[in-house]
Amino acid sequence: MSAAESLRPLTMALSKGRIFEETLPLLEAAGIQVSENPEQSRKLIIATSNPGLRLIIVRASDVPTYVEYGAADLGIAGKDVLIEHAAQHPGGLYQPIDLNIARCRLAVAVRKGFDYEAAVRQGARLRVATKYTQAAREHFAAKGVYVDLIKLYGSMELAPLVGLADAIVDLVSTGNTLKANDLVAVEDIMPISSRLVVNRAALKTRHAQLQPLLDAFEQASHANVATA
Ligand code: PRT
Ligand code: MG
Repeated sequence: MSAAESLRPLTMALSKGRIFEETLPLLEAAGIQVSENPEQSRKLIIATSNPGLRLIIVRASDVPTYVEYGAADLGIAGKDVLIEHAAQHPGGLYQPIDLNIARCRLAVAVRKGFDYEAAVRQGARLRVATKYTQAAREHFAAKGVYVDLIKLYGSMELAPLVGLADAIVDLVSTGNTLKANDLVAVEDIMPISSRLVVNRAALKTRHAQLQPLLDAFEQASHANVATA
């Protein structure tokens, strides 16, 4: 490693919103304060109290891309995002730690009154709208249910209400969004939480800088399990 390389701060990719907010306490547990709030400052590169670490703010689904290409050395992304990314880039990222933050579940939901069990039993082809096509494909294949997957980028809850789909596969946290749209969860697919991901080359070339941070995150994530 060159001297310049070892002086460059580590870059960590995060998304605004719940992941940023739930990462702050983990950084604080590692003795790191963040210089500003991206919601207010609109800055995309944020310094921290540790000169060896800076943050970049990207879309949640772009975090794996920044880390895989080495534009960020590490990042934090939901398991939902990582499954979809891995379908295109298998094995591209090292995922050492489940941080147990931004927790929710991936579930199948339908309109209230739609008989999901009967539709599945009858072997009718279900139309399923989702942003999570890889996770949905694997889930229904394992059940032996034929589905037509319709890719959406947001507001999945609308699809069954306007006849675009029979069911959706979406993340559910409180369940309030489903309820507000007269939908019900009929099947849980998997629990979701956010994970630390690390660039594979950085893991070797910047090991001395990364390891203390990984250790601190590991410790703090145990505290999260304890309070979950
Ligand atoms: O918002 P944007 O399009 O930029 O991207 P994003 O939605 O992927 O980002 P963000 O910040 O909303 O979510 C980041 C990560 O948080 C996701 O990848 C998940 O791993 C995790 N997470 C945890 C959630 C939720 N809980 C969650 N409830 N992500 C999204 N939701 C949405 C869900 O899709 C649904 O529309 O919230 C709605 C349901 O919430 P409840 O509480 O009404 O059930
Ligand atoms: Mg969102």
